[in-house]
Amino acid sequence: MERIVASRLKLKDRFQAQMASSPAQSDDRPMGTGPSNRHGMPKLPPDQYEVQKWPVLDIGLSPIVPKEKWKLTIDGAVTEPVTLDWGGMLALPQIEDTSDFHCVTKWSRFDMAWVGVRFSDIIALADPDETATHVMVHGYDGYTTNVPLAEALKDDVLLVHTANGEPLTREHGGPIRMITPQLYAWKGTKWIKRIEVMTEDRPGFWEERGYSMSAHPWRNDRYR
Ligand SMILES: Nc1nc2c(c(=O)[nH]1)N[C@H]1C(S)=C(S)[C@@H](COP(=O)(O)O)O[C@H]1N2
Ligand SMILES: [Mo]
Repeated sequence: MERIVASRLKLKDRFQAQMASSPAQSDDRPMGTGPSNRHGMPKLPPDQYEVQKWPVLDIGLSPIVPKEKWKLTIDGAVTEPVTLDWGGMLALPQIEDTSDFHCVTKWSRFDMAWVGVRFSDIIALADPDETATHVMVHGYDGYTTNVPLAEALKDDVLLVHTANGEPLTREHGGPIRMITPQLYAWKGTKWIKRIEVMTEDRPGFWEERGYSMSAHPWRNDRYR
């Protein structure tokens, strides 16, 4: 437990400056330093429109992963590769947070209520190497997406099992998916299977097909 706390502090320390100067904030001033969410203001990133219902968007394989069979492995540039199951996930601190969901196809849904575990708590279990910079997040459908640690370590990046008071449905990535409220939603892998810790950046599924490596909605940062 102490090792995990130490690992998390070390990581946050290393990425603090980058995290604070990130443009992935709801503040549209250069390199925004505003609050991470809108605080009730009806504010959309550039060229987005608001939807009331939650669309489903994925590469179409929608794998069936019963929660009894779900497992998540954290490996790559780490001291201690770990595999978590459903029980292991529920044993970690459970966080409730409300955040927005911005899809690069231009719809945004405000105020999604999530319950899950912080990415920063999960990654700390594996104790990433000093040289770690990015993660590749793999899904049970073979999907991948790359996320910089400076983004993934933010407090609102969660691995969620509950959305708006209901268990996360299979179509939205149940039993567990990742969410990245300050990045476009394709950076949040549904049916999450593996977090591969990397020492350099590498494109995932959509990034190989021309989408942005960084994906900041407040910078209209859609393509490479
Ligand atoms: N495993 C997996 N995760 C994925 C995808 C996918 O195809 N497979 N699509 C991404 C894209 S492009 C978006 S916009 C969001 C959509 O999430 P939703 O279907 O819950 O709205 O999931 C992201 N995560
Ligand atoms: Mo998307």
